[in-house]
Amino acid sequence: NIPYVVTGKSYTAVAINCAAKAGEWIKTRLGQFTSLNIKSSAADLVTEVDKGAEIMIRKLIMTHFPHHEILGEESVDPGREASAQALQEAKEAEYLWIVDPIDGTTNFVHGLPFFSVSIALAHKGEVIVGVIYDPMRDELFVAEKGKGAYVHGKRMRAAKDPALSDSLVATGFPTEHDEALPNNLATIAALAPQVRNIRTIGSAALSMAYVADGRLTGFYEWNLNAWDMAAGSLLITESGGRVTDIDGNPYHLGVRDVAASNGAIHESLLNVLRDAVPQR
Ligand code: 2AM
Ligand code: CA
Ligand code: CA
Ligand code: CA
Repeated sequence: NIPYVVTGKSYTAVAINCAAKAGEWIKTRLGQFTSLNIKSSAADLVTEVDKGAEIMIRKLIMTHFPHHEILGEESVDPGREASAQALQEAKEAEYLWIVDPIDGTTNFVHGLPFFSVSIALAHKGEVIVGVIYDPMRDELFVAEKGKGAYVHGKRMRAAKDPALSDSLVATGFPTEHDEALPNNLATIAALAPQVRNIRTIGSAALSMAYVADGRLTGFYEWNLNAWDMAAGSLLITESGGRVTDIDGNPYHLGVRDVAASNGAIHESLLNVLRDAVPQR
């Protein structure tokens, strides 16, 4: 009895079915996983549920579209520059599926009910379908290029908040404690006095879905990978929001440092972020 499973084998239908099936299974494994492994550091976690969900999604995609390429987080060696690979694969592949089986693994491991399945399809490097599914709240966010973005079948619109002072902005902390990465504490210190408040949800994909639906005004995070953002980027642009790198260039699969917003606050947000982040 899986919600949202749709018939047909359009790209969007397959993306929805993958996310819904994987999400339902992930939910049953909350607090039940048996194997917790660390990847690059003690903060970088993976369970057999992440891996199992990715395999489930891969199988379903391959059944319908055997000639498409698939980039999934758990099939990339830890620490590898994932977006460089994503870009390369996107250039070579006509159709590339970009899969994050559990976005928010740390929350999943701790039993905090904020995580999501994120699935995007890129055609020649451009995201054309984006699906994010939150199994705990049974919320399905779907976008198709040029056709809008929907949650519960209802059209989403980014927040109307006109200024930073009206804005609720989310961010996230990288799992690597790497001196070379920009220090988000400095950015938060600069941003906090200017916005209504700051949140950290622990799932970049879910945070982006919330920007698309106007629950959050904006979101930024450093050093993310294509699978964290690809689906969310389309949700937001199809909801009238804006997604860029820190220099204001439109989102593409190689972006690592992302700023996303309702559009209205975007330039003000970028100005604060740029001032607070040293040149990389
Ligand atoms: P994950 O749960 O799929 O690993 C939390 O701030 C966000 O950062 C999550 O979306 C998380 O995705 C992602 N993330 C995980 N490991 C990361 C890393 N090493 N660097 C940057 N972001 C990471
Ligand atoms: Ca991970
Ligand atoms: Ca992720
Ligand atoms: Ca993940």
